[in-house]
Order: sequence, then structure tokens, then C-alpha cells
Amino acid sequence: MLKIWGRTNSVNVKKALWCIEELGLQYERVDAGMQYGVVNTPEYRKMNPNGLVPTIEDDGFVLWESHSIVRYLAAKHGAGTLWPRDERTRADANRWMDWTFTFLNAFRPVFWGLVRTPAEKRDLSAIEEGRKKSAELLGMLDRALVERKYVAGDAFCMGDIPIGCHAQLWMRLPIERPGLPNLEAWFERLCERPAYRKIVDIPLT
Ligand SMILES: N[C@@H](CCC(=O)N[C@@H](CS)C(=O)NCC(=O)O)C(=O)O
Repeated sequence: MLKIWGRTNSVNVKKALWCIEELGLQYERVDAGMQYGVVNTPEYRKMNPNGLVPTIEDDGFVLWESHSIVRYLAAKHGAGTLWPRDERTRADANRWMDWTFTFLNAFRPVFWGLVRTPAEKRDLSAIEEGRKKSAELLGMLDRALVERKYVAGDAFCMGDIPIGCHAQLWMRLPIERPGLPNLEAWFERLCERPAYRKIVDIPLT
């Protein structure tokens, strides 16, 4: 059976778990990372030398890097759904998956500052700078969503998964957000998905 290591409040673990749930796969999950440890054991480091989560093991095949995991599982089990058959649609999906790292560079100080740092230790100017940059970048996605329901067209696919996980953090953090109506409508569409509600749209911890 497919096995995944990673704590459920990790945004990168959420990407893999959401994908697995969308595909309706049976799986076993092992808590790992932060308070659960595991990631520094020799056994884990042998699988994933980064000591990060998530990692999956699929019938002897070990894989880490959340976006690669999403691509692998989508290609294996989701041809025509999560894995677009059309090459250009798939390239578009891949583009937004890769762009998620651009967004993450701006957004990381906001999430870490507000969720993982005690109030007295927060760098408020770094949080505000990150918030402004994140808002600008999400404006790009908002404009791309003017004429399409999902990031790579009118069907939900793997391209929505990484940025959909970070968008949940953006939408649920107690921060000022500019009005981005297309992005908000897309987020509402994601919230209609049972797998998104189960895995991604959970309280921030
Ligand atoms: N690029 C990697 C990043 C993985 C990563 O940074 N994971 C974080 C959680 S989101 C982690 O393992 N942090 C250490 C820990 O949880 O102990 C991926 O997308 O899988």
C-alpha cells in the first residue's frame, strides 16, 4: 500500500495528501517532522537525505519533493483528470506548479512570522513586506483566472494543487488582503471539494 510520511499541518504534506485523496487511493500515513521527529533517524535519512516531509513509498519506489509526488501520482492514477492529457494544458499546469515557488519566496515570512513565531519575536516589517509581495503575485494569478475556472483551464487538475494549498493559508491568515475576485471565486471552488476540505482547509497550526 502507498505509504506517506509527514505531519498533517505541513503545507507540502497537504499537497501530496490532497492529491492522494482526490485520486481515491488507499494509503497509510506516518506522522513525521517537527514535534514528531522521525526525519532525523538514519532510516528516514536513507529514504530522504533532506530530512524533510513529505516522503512517499509506493511498492518499493521512494520519492520526495511534494510537487514531484503530485506529478507522479497524477500521471500514474489520474490520466485525463489530475494529469491533463493535452500537452499544452499539462505544461500550463506544470507552469503554475513551478510558479508556486516564486509565490512561496514572498509568502514564507508571512506564514512563519504569524503562525510559527511567538508574538514577541515577530519581525513585523518582514511580515508586511512579504504580505505586499504575496498580494502582488496573487494579482497575477487573479488575472490568469479571469477567463478560466482553474489554473490550467476549465477543469481542476494537478496544477491547482500546490498553489491551492498556499492560497488556503493566505485566505485564512488574519491579514489585510486586496480584493482579488477571480482568485476568491477559484478558492471557493476548491472549498467545494471534499478532499480539499478534509486535508487542506483545516485550522492553521
Ligand atoms: N521542497 C520540499 C520542501 C519540503 C519542506 O520544506 N517540508 C517542511 C514542511 S512544509 C519540513 O519538512 N519541515 C521540517 C519538519 O517538519 O520537521 C517539498 O516541496 O517537498
